Amino acid sequence: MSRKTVKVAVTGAAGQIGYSLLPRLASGEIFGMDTKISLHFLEITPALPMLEGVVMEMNDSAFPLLENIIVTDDPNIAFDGVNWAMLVGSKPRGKGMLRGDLIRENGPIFTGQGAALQRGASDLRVIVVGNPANTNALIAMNNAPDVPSGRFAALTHLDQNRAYSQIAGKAGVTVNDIRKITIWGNHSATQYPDVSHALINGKPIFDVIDDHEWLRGDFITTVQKRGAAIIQARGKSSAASAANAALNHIQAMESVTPGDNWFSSGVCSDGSYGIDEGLMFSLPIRSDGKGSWSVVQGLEIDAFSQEKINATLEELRNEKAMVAELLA
Ligand code: NAX
Repeated sequence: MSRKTVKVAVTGAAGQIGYSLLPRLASGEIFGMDTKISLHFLEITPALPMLEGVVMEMNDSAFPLLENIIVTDDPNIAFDGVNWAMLVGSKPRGKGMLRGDLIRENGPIFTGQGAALQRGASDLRVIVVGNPANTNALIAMNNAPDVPSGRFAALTHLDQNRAYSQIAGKAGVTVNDIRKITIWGNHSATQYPDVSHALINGKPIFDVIDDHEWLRGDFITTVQKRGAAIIQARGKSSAASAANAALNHIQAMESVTPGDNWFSSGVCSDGSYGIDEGLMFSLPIRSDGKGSWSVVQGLEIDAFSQEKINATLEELRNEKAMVAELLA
């Protein structure tokens, strides 16, 4: 897609993902070296002084394509006329906080932001990174009835990248040699990284990797628990890889999906594969590069996969029930 200037809103811009994301957005790497960029940063009021420091660094980088930066604590200003909204900001999970508490704490952020997103450009696209990403995206989508539901997505590209990297390491190939891995369901530990249809250099993965027990076991749990492993090692949650994945998502949505491959994203289910219509569920999709995507149809789902898909579906149904009153 070519535009003269692209306007991108980033919420939680003073946070650690923001710090990895913003320079790459402004560099031209994502929208092309012939597209200028206007950045709209949204933060909560107490974080605005810190965000000023980030803005100083962005200015000091003298990015040739960066037209302007708008800093605000008002979602209506942040989302005014934007082509892309990256919803990164949300409250982190505190000590002893259950996932249910996190869902109830963060949900209201996305009702207000959803309503404000209706001010976006006619081609507005939204990627929700802030956790619980699928359910936050569901809330935002339901509170922006004028924006087509296909414009909303929850980030599972990080899970996809993690799966590609694990398989590349095991098979001794590069990620470029692999195709057709799917992430099904929730961006959580119930997600199902599915290699049933994956190919390595055109050959079925089960013919290339002999360790089928690993493919059906440790591979899956490693991807599911990777976020926790990063926190354990780094003392902080993933930021550079999360920012990278969010940018990969934009690139994937802005271009035609190559060959017969696909990528995964939490999108509004159309009922394919028996997933409840309207649920934000990670599915294998293909983009036409013009703003539309479609779910890859006809993939065979064996009993092993179906059980895993059912588990993550059940979790997302429960999350949806918890925020029922926020779905306008
Ligand atoms: P940080 O705590 O470093 O930054 C979050 C920022 O959001 C803070 O600056 C905070 O002031 C701001 N914020 C909070 N409420 C806001 C609101 N209502 N409007 C605007 N800004 C608001 O977290 P960071 O490490 O950057 O992570 C951000 C989110 O991404 C978290 O929810 C995190 O759990 C989630 N993640 C999602 C991933 C994914 O693949 N979907 C992976 C990485 C990450 O864990």
